[in-house]
Amino acid sequence: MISLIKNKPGRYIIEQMRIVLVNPNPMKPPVTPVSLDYLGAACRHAGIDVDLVDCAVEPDWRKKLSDVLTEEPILVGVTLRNIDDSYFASQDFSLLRAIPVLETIKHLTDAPICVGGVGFSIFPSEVLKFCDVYYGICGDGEESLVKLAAALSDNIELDTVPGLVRMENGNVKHNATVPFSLEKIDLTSRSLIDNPYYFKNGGQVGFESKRGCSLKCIYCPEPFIKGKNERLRPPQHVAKELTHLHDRGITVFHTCDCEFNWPHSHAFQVSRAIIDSGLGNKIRWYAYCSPEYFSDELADVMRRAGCVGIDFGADHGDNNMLHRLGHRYNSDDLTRIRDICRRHDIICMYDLILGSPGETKKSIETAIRLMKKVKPDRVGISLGVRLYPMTPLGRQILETSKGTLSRNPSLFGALENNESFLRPIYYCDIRSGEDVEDWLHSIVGDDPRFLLGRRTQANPDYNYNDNPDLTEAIKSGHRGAYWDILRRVSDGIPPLFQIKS
Ligand code: B12
Repeated sequence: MISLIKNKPGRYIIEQMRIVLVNPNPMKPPVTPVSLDYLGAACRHAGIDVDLVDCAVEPDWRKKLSDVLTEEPILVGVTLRNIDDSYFASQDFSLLRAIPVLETIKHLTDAPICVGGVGFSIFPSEVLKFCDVYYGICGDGEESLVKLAAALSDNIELDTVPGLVRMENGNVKHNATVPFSLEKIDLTSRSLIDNPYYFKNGGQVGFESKRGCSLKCIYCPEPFIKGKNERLRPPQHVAKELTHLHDRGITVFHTCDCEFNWPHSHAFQVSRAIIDSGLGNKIRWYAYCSPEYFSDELADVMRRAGCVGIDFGADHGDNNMLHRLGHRYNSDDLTRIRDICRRHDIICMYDLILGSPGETKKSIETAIRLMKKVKPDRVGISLGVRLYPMTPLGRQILETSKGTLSRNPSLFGALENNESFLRPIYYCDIRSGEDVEDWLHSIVGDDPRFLLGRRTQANPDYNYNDNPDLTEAIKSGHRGAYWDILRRVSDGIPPLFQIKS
């Protein structure tokens, strides 16, 4: 995209427009900033040049920033994926770790900074103020980033930029978001970020088959940030994207959809497109799925497309708690889907969220007993629910706490001046008992299937935020979903593929 840039008062020069995109995520193992590949594709499609500074990859990100910012771009886009690690045992406020990167950019250039990303989209006003930047984009970034760049260069009214959040005279102004149709631009090239680096050091590479979620889980921010209706990518685009990545030597993937199997028909079509592209025997992938919409037929086609592992958002094993959490499935479904996975040679993990309102030791015991009976390959336990203000659960807690978070004995984490919930805050129902953490560890026992942390232990266990065991395992050749890598290391199973280093 060519734009008129003011050179001297009254004089303009024609310049090729350029954006610098930055990933400040320092967590190890490094996780693919898929967003920047898609944003890069959208910018290039619009004729805008893009430079990347990926702080997770660069040996000296300060130098790289200084090199690419020698000349002023039209804007610097920074992706903010994680506000915190959503892990009760560590409660890391990860946003703080992006601040040195943002400060360095401010020091090096006068170009405007625009932040975006799923973390930002959950807390737009708060993050804008916390990071002291003027612009942010809520929700999908592809069209908005291009429109913002064009608006800034040609002095067009900023109200035309969908999802733009901006500081104006000390107030935050929000434009409405307009969900982007995923078939509009070909996002399949995946050529901005160093995906082979992420495969080698992060163990897998992410891909999306859709955006948005129409499920109604009471604690989840997904429908509010990605949209309440699913927007589907053409299945052939997904297969084409995986082919491009496979051509660069990447063989193991993880879906970035909240639930791959919903809508069921789309999951079928995507899996069939992967089979038709000839990748089914060449790649391996893992998916997040819901227990509700999982069938033998789908497991069959997913397995033939290369899916080897599923992380089910089971959430609980007690029927009353499943109902309270907003689910329509029950404990029988959890038994049923385990059997389906066994029949199709797909390993599975069940993720549990314990401690939400109504939890008691009895309901926790029911869930653990069911897990021990059903025997998923792994059970990931989050004790304590991360609260988000726009969710039904978050709203309920805000209404009942009435400005006195610290007086609610079921709340943990940052309770002072944190009504926005920006800093890590968790609900763990007091009715489950003050000793619930130790008690839970005692009923789980030394069963290696269970992954769970403890606030009093430094061992990160199920936390993928700076997990040295995981980083070491990937270095030694393991690839795959992190729970499967941890399983393989703990059970002495060789890596998924023997990878030549
Ligand atoms: C898949 C996934 C994983 C996989 C990643 C696999 C892989 N190889 O990619 C795994 C399992 C490894 C994982 C790990 C973790 N995850 Co995770 N993960 C996700 C998930 C489902 C998708 C992320 C993704 O890549 N999406 C696809 C891209 C394209 O979407 P996007 O990043 O949102 O980008 C779009 C827009 O946001 C915007 N945008 C993005 N950046 C920018 C920048 C600019 C300038 C602009 C304009 C726009 C823009 O445009 C993009 C395209 O439209 C999200 C939830 C979600 N639906 O996003 C959680 C999520 C990001 N994870 C989360 C967490 C907490 C973690 C962990 C910290 C958990 C832990 N304690 O171990 C780790 C951190 C790992 C790390 N090193 O960063 C939380 C973060 C919440 C928070 N409070 O901060 C989320 C939101 C889930 C949740 N609801 O709790 N995760």
